[in-house]
Amino acid sequence: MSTKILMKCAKKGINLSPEAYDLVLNQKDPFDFISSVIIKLKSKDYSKKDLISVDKETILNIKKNLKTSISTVKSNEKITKNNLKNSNKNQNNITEEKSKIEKYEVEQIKNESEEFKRNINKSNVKYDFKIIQDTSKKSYTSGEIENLITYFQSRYEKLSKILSKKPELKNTQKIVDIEENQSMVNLILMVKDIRITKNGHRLIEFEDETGTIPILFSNKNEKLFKESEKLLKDEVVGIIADNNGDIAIGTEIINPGVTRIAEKEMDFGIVFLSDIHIGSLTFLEDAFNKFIDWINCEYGNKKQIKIAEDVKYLIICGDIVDGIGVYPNQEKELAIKDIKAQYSEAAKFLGKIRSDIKIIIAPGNHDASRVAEPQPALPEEYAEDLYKLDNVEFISNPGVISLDGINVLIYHGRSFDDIVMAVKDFTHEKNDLLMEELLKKRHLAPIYGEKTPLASELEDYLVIDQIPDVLHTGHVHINTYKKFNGIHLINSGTFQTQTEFQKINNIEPTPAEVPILDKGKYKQLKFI
Ligand code: D5M
Ligand code: FE
Ligand code: ZN
Repeated sequence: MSTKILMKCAKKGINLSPEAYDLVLNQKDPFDFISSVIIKLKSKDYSKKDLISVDKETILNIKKNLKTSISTVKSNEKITKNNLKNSNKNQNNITEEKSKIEKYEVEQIKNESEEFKRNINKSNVKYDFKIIQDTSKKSYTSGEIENLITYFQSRYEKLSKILSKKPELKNTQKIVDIEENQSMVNLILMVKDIRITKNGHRLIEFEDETGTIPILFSNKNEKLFKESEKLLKDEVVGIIADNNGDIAIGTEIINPGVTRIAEKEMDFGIVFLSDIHIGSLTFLEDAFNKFIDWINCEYGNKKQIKIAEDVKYLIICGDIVDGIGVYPNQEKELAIKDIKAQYSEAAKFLGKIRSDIKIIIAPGNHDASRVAEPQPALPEEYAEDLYKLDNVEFISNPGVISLDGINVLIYHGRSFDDIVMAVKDFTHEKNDLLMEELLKKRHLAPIYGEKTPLASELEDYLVIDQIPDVLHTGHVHINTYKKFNGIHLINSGTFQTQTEFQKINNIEPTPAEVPILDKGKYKQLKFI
């Protein structure tokens, strides 16, 4: 036991003083205790590069904190709810649904009960698992300019079809058909260019397949001007404009939007993960092991284990490993410097999960798939060991699956970075609002040619053709949940602490918080 503890500390760059070491050995479960100490230290004050000297005082302090966090699980429910309420005060859209979120810290109880066994007889479980959209095998692009034209035509046509069903857009016309003396125009357009005039109005150049038209959004019309702030380059919208003067003045912006969907019955649970970043030094291995113990019904209090028992599906929405050469100097932050070995390690973790849970994996920008979206499923040549697990399914990013009739749209979320850059009111933290916006625009990555590389396929697979029951995203490493028009919008956070890159960009992750849709109800469990 004692060498195991010292090895673990050494691996994480932690140096225990002799008194601190004695104190650790005196704990009930020294190994479990030191794991919690390491997580506390690594997730807070220190970067992974720091060598940390730990004395008796530090251990005593951490111990005190740990105690309070364990003994207050019950009241914690209240605290997290209050916190949520407070943080909601800053948000414009406070949804009632949000204040009802159940959040728990997973209680550190090992489940000794034999009632529920791992790897229960798999043949008893009936899965109704369908892949609705997987673009892995549909990539025809050769990178030619004609492809780009076809790609944008496809985007325009698909979104036009949705838009033209709206009552306001029943009688649209093409730019080329606008008469000189026509006082009002009603068009379906793609945003070509956005500028601010010297008087602070927004001047947008739009296009359709017949031509281009500049339309001004005056800052005197505050409400519409605010709406026009959210217009993104290359998105497709309906526009009604007043055409009386020298230039058309916008009077209405119409998004494709989503209609409210009816809630479906669900008698099972879906767990959502993303951005595990296995292979990174900042991957929270201990917390992830606790998660695996929980999902195997071996960790947590009774109520928490009941949630685990319900789980039938687990979706991983990209960045399962940290990858190699994703950003400059990444190798300094890697614990495993070989991509295949990273996937082997991932397979070791996922292989411990009860085999009666179906695991669905989509790639993210750190994975070994083509980076341009739509990203094909993880290639078997790199993720060989994952392909050996027979309860794992692979899908593209984006991808659509049906789990016993619940349709889940999976999208890693890289386009969030571009949208946050383009619109001043949008932030990574409130990415639930970004998901809502993507649904309104019915497109997962509207902006072409910024940080999100889009492959100019013959068809635009990033258009949201069908309204899903769940939109599952990741990438930003910050958990959010919102119910919008009956659709569950879930960002599943991360299992990685703050990286150097995120420190520079002021991104505070929310690691080791796992969302679950348990029989239709959103719950969140915390493993740190
Ligand atoms: O992304 C991890 C986090 O870093 C996530 O919050 C987005 C942010 N991020 C990543 N790339 C960029 C760029 N290029 N600009 C701004 N913010 C970014 P991950 O994909 O795990 O590295
Ligand atoms: Fe990530
Ligand atoms: Zn990512």
